[in-house]
Amino acid sequence: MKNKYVKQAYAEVSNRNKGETQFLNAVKEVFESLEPVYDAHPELAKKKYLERIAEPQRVIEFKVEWKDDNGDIQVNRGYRVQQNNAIGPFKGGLRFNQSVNLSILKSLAFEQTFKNALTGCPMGGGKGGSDFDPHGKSPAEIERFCHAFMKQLYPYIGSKKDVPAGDLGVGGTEIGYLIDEYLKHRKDIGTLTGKPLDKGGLKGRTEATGYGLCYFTEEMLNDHGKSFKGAKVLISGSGNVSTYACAKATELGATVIGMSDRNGYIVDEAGIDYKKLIKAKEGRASIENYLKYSDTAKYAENPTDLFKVKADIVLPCATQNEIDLDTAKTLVTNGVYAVAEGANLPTKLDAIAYLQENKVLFGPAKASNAGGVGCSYFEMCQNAEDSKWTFNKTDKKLHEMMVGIYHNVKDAAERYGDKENLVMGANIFGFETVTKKMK
Ligand code: NDP
Ligand code: 2IT
Repeated sequence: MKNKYVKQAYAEVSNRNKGETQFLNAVKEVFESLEPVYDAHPELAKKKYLERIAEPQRVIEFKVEWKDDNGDIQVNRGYRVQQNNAIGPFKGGLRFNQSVNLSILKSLAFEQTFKNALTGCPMGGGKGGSDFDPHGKSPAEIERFCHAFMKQLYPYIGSKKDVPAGDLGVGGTEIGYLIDEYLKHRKDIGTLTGKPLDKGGLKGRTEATGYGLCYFTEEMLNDHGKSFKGAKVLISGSGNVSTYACAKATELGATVIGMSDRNGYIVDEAGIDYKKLIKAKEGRASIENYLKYSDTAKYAENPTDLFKVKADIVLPCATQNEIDLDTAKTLVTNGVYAVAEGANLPTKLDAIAYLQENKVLFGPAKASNAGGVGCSYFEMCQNAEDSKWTFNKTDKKLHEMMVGIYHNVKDAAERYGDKENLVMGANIFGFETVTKKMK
């Protein structure tokens, strides 16, 4: 960092959050991108936006006690990070995964603040979750855990205050249990999004993040004389985001040749069929199950090897830190010309820099996966109006939103002299939107 104020603000934030590597990396990326803004507008320094935006408004940490199928008591930890509500209620997903800790959730809540601003909808940033791991738990155990979790969280959330949704390990089923418990305490259906359709959910929210990622990527590709049509695509993960990214990329003319899960990956040069994938992954089964549905697919262990398969476009849609510098080098050697993030923080900072130096088109998560939370806002509107949106209405508005985000982000990057740097553009546009409303 070269700008005196930005450097000083980062030193203060790192001092206050010692050892929180994941969080500090997310902050560093954003602060570095904002240096051109502070070089051009040194008068902004006195408002101390950087120190203020990096500090969560509130962090709630709680104990979750629940009973497993043997009747034994289990203890987990729950969190909600309420990062920033300058432009609307805190908003962001809940993650259930054994990797969950405060540093990860703070990094995600910080990211979410900028992402939500990019959607153009009035939503602040937040994130939450638990170190509860749904893998290996029975459906009844997951249901009991969700109820116990919400019993602790409900006093702190509400449709005008803080609106959680799903994330890693939390899909429609879990959100269904969570809203059931919430409604026992408060009659406010708009408090959670990503709900099942029979519980106030929005048609199209399930598909939104993956579809939105492809709409954004297609716009980025078209802007550079390319498209999904005829391209070979790798998508990491095989959950909510990955599955619907596979569906839309295929619809746009691509062949999705590889996908993964926590334990391994599949390659099918004939193209992966998302409907068969959904069947194969039922009950959180291994992606190896896909072989039952295809004569041409092959399975191997070690999911990161997926990125060694030769392809044109890569969509990391599983989790954080999937693409490190070595992987980025492999992608460049293999001729990959576009990487767009469906997951949050899947690409390490040095890997992003390497891809950009090598002219790989790069769509940063804040912009490229914002369609999920964008449609969550549509669900909030649907609940507030007490109406039912059609799938086509949601999908059309999602497409418009993602095309709009691409151009806003690109324009912001161009204003500061680096038009291909969408990482910088997303951070600057998000920062401008949030700080306009910060008192
Ligand atoms: P899911 O839980 O539905 O799916 C996650 C998938 O990633 C699973 O297939 C899981 O494997 C796989 N996975 C986990 N760790 C690894 C790993 N190390 N290597 C390969 N695969 C792995 O989560 P979502 O699809 O909802 O979320 C995925 C990402 O997208 C997260 O980063 C999330 O924050 C982000 N995101 C989600 C949004 C949403 O609306 N849901 C919106 C925007 C971003 P397995 O099946 O074995 O568990
Ligand atoms: O990372 C994300 O944007 C999400 N998990 C979706 C959040 C939301 O509130 O819909």
